[in-house]
Amino acid sequence: MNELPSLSRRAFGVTGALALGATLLPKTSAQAAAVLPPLPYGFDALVPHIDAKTMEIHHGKHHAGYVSKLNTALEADATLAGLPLGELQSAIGAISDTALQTAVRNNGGGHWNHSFFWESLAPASDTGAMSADLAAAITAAFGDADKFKEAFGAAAAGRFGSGWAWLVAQDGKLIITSTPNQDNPLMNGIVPITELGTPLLGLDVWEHAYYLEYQNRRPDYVAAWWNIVNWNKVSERFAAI
Ligand code: MN3
Repeated sequence: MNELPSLSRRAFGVTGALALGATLLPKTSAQAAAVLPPLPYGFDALVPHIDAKTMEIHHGKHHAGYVSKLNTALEADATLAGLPLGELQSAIGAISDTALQTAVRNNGGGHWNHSFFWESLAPASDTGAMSADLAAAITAAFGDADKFKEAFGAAAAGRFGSGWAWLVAQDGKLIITSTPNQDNPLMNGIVPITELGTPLLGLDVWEHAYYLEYQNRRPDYVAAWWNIVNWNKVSERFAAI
């Protein structure tokens, strides 16, 4: 029995007082566990650009799995568990326990990234268009909308293995980045400082996002994906910076 507190401290990577306090906190004092958000449209809403089976598995298995594993990981740390999901992203770099950090990075990142991704998409008939302000910022940063799409597509195609491509607002300008695995531009201390910022648009280039329909043809998936980018939402995010 005497071993338990020290095991907890080692496993959780937090101070003894915090670890002990965390284990004694009643469950009602903790924030609600992470929850899988419903898709804002049906599984078949993005056809023919993303097929219904891919959406069903991607949301119901992959995203749900990140949520479940995140909740398991956060049982070890009530302070982290109390953070809103967005704030958790920027706190990941400071987690001292490497196993906990990896679990929260992969699964907390996965949860944030996919929640963001679903909202970044809309049925092709309902995507709206870039706001005038967003279009002007994209032209200023990349030359024009076509050159932006070309550069973004190159970032998506060039991400070796699994990861994401991002349009990011950073210090009053727009940049394109890509991250491995489930990292994202909010992860201070994880992502290079030159790639940190506020994500406006993210593209999942893990094979699970496109393999059923596109197999190894990631560029075809990216080309089709532009038809379902929710420009109303991206413009809204840009206006909120
Ligand atoms: Mn995914």
